[in-house]
This record gives sequence, C-alpha cells and structure tokens, in this order.
Amino acid sequence: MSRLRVAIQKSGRLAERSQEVLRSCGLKFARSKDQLFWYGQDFPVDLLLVRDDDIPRLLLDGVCELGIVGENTANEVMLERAGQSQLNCLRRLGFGHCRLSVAVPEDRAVSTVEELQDARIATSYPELTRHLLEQRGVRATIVELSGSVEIAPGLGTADAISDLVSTGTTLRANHLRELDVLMHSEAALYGRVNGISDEKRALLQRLLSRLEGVLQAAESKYVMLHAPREALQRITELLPGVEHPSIMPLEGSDRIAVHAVCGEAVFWEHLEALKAAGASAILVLPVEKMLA
Ligand code: PRT
Ligand code: ZN
Repeated sequence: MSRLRVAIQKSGRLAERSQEVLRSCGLKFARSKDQLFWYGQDFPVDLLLVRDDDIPRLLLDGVCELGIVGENTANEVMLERAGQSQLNCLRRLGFGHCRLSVAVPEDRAVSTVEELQDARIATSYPELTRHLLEQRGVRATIVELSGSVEIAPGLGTADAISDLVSTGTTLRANHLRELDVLMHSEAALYGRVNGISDEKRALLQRLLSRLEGVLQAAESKYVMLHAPREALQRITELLPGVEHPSIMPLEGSDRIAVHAVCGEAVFWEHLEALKAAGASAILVLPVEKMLA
C-alpha cells in the first residue's frame, strides 16, 4: 500500500506548529530512536524531520511528496532552480508569519529601496532578494551570508541588509531601520503534484480535505440565538460569513431559534449589533472539526 512522506522542520520556529497541524488532521506517529523518521500509525503518512532549508529540495528531488516550510524558503529554492519542475503551494497554514525587509543603518539618509541602486546588500536569501529588487528596478550587489546578516553594515561589509523580520527587535538592537518590505511570508504546505501515483494522489486529497476542515474550523464559530421571525433577514446579514442559517420554531412563541456556522471571526461588536436587532440568548461556540 502507498504511503506519503511529509518533511517538516526538526527543531526551530516552525517545528511545533507543523506537528500540531498534522496531529489535528488525525495523524499519529511512532517516533523512531534517531528521531528523524516518524512512522504514521493510523493513516499511511510518515514524517521526515529535517532542517527547514532542506525541505524544498527533498520535495523537488522526489524524496517526499509533501513539506511544510516558510514561503520565503520555498521561493528562494524555486528561484535557484528556475526553469526546472516547481513546487505547488497547496495551502497557507496561518503561522510562521514574517516579512523579508530591506533595512539600513539608522543614520543613513535614504527613504526608499529605489535609492539603493548598486548598493551592497547582505542577505541569506540571495535569489529572492535579487529577484524582488529587480522587480522594482533596483540592481544591487548581493553579499550572501548564512547568518548574522544584521551585523554586516556595522562591519562595513554591506550598505544594507535584506532579512526576515517579525517584531523588529533584532533590527533595533543593531541600530538598523526597516526601509521597506520586499515580501510577506508564512508557513505553507507544499507538494509535488505531478509524477505521483493515483493512489498517492488520492491519499493527498484526503489529507488536504481534512486539513481544510481543521483550518476552517479554527476560523469558524457556531452561533445560536433567538430572534423575532420578522428580524430574520437583518439577523442573517449581521452574522459574519453566513448565508443560510438553520431556522427552528420555538414552542408557544412567535420567536425563532437561529443556528449558523460563522466562517469569519465573531467579535463583541457583532453580538451587540445582533442584540440591537432583537436577538436574545446569543451563544457562540468553538467548532472542532468540519468536513464540507
Ligand atoms: O535549523 P533550521 O535550519 O531548521 O532552522 P533555521 O534557524 O534556519 O530557521 P528558523 O527556525 O529560525 O526559521 C524557520 C522559518 O520561520 C523561517 O524560514 C521563516 O519562514 C519563519 N520565521 C518567522 C522566521 C522569523 N519569523 C524570524 N523572526 N525566521 C527567522 N526569524 C529571525 C530573523 O532572521 C531575524 O534574525 O528572527 C530575527 C528577527 O526577529 P525579530 O522578532 O527580532 O524581528
Ligand atoms: Zn534553516
């Protein structure tokens, strides 16, 4: 029987959430002693635990069918291998958010990246940085570094940097100023869709549909309330992400019960507006699983 292999980061910023998202799809794993290969117990999907930078190449080389990695890393490798077969981004996963930004020393008098024509830019993302700068008409000399990019301007080896930023603390600590964002990134599930057997493709579809359910459920809320029958249209409009709620009559009353799955976040403001439209007994419940 066919099995799928998913590569995830062994340790680091994406490791825990990657395991979590697969577990929430009902996958369970028996950990091996070397910790690099986890066998899937109830569902024929195994895990490969590796460095995040290796994930796109493992996919492209056919070692695994799926991988969870930052869009920044996937795009860097795809640009390296431009013209060859590429990866499919199957689903963004909603964690590992960051941005690839250009930063300059605080005291440097520039206000746009366009002013960095022919400057030396240090980065761990040479292809991505070159590509995104070229799109904006900026030709730069890329100084490739594998880490500690933020110290390059201080050492005099670069005029600016292009690096991942989340809170901005690292930039501030190194007296750098964020000039502009080149791209936003988050963790995503990538896959090799071509050149896999029909059996593997069917497994992949099953896993994707579970994943879609988990991610949609995480964003959804089940809302129950009572309302005057004549307010139904207004109430439906006020429920975020709802088109067709379920309606039930209430015994001995001219009011109705309305149940709906809200596909978007439900805030206090929504509840207050519902109440003002005549709703009462409003309950908001989390949704655990969903299958469309
Ligand atoms: O060992 P391995 O190679 O697997 O891990 P790694 O050290 O290369 O990667 P890791 O775990 O640091 O990051 C994995 C992925 O997390 C990245 O490819 C991004 O997709 C994502 N991510 C999200 C980040 C950040 N946020 C982030 N802030 N990756 C790195 N950083 C670094 C950044 O490079 C800078 O040094 O954090 C510093 C800036 O953070 P702030 O909060 O000070 O702005
Ligand atoms: Zn890495």
